Amino acid sequence: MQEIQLGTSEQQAKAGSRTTRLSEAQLSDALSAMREDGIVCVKGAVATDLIAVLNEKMQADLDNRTPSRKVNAWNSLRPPPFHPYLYEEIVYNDAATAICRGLLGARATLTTYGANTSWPGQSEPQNVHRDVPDGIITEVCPAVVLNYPLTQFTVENGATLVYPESHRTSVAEAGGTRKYSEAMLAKQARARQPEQTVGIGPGDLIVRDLRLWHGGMPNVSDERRIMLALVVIDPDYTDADETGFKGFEAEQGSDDFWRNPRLETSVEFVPAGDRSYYQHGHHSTPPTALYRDWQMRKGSSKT
Ligand SMILES: O=C(O)CCC(=O)C(=O)O
Repeated sequence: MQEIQLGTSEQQAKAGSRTTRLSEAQLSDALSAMREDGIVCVKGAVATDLIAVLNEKMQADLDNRTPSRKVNAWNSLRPPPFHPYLYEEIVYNDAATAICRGLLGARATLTTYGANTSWPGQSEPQNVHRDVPDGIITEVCPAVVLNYPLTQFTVENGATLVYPESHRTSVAEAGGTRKYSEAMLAKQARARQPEQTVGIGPGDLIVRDLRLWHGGMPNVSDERRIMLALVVIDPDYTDADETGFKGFEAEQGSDDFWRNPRLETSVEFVPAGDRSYYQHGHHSTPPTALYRDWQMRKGSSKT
């Protein structure tokens, strides 16, 4: 996985400020990596103190409420979509938004604000999968996920296994399931060796093409390892690989935050109330305009 360094902490301290923008050359490298490998890591993209605040809050949420892990053992609760936990530096991160717009176009739209957790005691690896299950392979990227690790990723806590270049491999053989045969996995590994996202940590950003094969690994540590997962789509993409991630809930009162010239957002605002609306493991599917349009095109409507 190609890593792009935004500036070491020593360099930043010397300059008296943090560098948050990719240079033109770095952006070009990041976009090439996305096209060729389907994944890129930007080191030092976010101030670590913000990540620490979110980790503390999200770990506390998980202490209070455990999401069902029946369907997906890597389920997490969503990050709190209300102030004071909303950070422009994360949601509208300079490096992330530049890469998204370069790859997906000026209408790149944030459609999930979620997370995954690798849980201690998880002894089996996750089925290797894509986040868009099936469909054709084209040169055009339909969507990406922005992963922000909240803690250091290690072999012990189950750093994600990724298959660089697999975003260009058809999985039609798997028939829309997460069951890739040993033969499929071996063939892909021969084309390009899979690797674990070990060595990334708080402050880093991974951008991954939603078609890239990946899976969580066993967690033999005693810690919950959380990563934020923000899906950004090209809303005009309607080929077979179109994603069903079409929007998420955020709290009334945070409306201004979700309007930003760098990235469109697909948000349904909900009253604050008991705030249980965000403490779910599964992806939300509120009836946003993008969701309704998708349902209409599929010829069915949300019940
Ligand atoms: O957290 C991880 O390592 C991967 C989780 C994942 O890919 C998923 O739940 O779909």
